[in-house]
Amino acid sequence: MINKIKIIKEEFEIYGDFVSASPYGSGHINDTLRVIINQGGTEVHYIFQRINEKVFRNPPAVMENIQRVTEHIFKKIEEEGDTEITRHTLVVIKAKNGKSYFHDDEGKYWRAYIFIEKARTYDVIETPQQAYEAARAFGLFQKDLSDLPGERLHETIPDFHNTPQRFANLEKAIAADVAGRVKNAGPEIDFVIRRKADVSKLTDLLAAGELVERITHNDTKLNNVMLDDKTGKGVCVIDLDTVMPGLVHYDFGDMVRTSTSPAAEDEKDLSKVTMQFHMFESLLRGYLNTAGGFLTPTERKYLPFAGKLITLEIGIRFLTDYLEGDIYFKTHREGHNLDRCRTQFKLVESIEEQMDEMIALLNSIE
Ligand code: ADP
Ligand code: GN1
Ligand code: MG
Repeated sequence: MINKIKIIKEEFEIYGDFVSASPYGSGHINDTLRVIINQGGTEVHYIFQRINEKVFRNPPAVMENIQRVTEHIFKKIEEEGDTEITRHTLVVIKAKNGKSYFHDDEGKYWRAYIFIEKARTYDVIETPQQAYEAARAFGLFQKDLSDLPGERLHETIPDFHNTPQRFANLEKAIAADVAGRVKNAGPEIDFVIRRKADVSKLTDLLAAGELVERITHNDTKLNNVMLDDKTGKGVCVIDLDTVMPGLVHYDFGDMVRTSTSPAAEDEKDLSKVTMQFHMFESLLRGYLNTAGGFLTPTERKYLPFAGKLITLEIGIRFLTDYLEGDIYFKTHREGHNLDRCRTQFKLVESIEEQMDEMIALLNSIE
């Protein structure tokens, strides 16, 4: 892989000598590397990624979305007089063929980004300030894209947050039982079936015209936003593969899923998994700080429910992948997807227990 990167580097508009490349981050989908280049004696970092084509069936469409979105934000913050533009939006480095990606001789798609320095991502939330800043950044991202001109963005993964469809896919996986694992997941399957009435709530509201489609990120987990090393402020929203038309709830919901529990997404000790109310409050305040101005009353109303629904939805996806033999998410141990599913469902229960207070808090905020 490292030798390969040396060759791939030559295909991009990056000058200097290749020094090294190493796997980076903890994403479940793409292969991400941090690449070091010697440019006249200075070591400069880049992010290289190989796009997962089993997940993203049309990488050029993914890159077209990313190009449009990042150029729009770039222009906007440039006009605002931002002096650190390349820290505040992802910047795609062009390939020498003029495209925003390179298609290699094995048919793989590669892209390169400017490395955002002096900032980092977190897999697990530590402080309410981080929750506030992360949510503020994702809200600003939605706001910045509310006036994106041109055609509707490509749906890079069709029905990505179609929860009823995720439920139906689980039912199919149970019926097929290709990996012979249904017997290991009885309580988890029951957990989902008991919540069947919930899965279509948001899609029904969208179909009825009560909720509106916007441009959303769709994968707002905490490790998809970079926070400044010194100030802790939100620096940049990353991982833009799933930016496409969606509901704001998908974004807010995944923030609740990933930024309120003190436990990792795959924590085996479920007693550690809980929706910490003060983290929810910080998320809500941070998100409303940037997104509050454009949300409709109905959109606001369903923010707490979104936390429950998206946590349930991702749990359903982990469970489905477990039953299908771990074909989608990267896994690192036996039963990893089932562990992740259990963590999500424990969090769903914790959210359910606190739903009345979550709604009361929302109603108390102007
Ligand atoms: P995946 O789709 O696999 O989750 P990401 O795009 O989220 O991939 O990248 C994985 C990790 O790499 C991120 O969580 C982040 O820590 C790091 N990363 C990604 N892009 C950048 C960047 N431009 N600058 C610095 N770090 C980055
Ligand atoms: C994946 O790419 P990454 O690791 O940020 C997944 C999300 C899930 C998440 C669960 C394209 O996100 O939808 O919520 O794992 N991304 C895709 O951790 O499926
Ligand atoms: Mg990611």
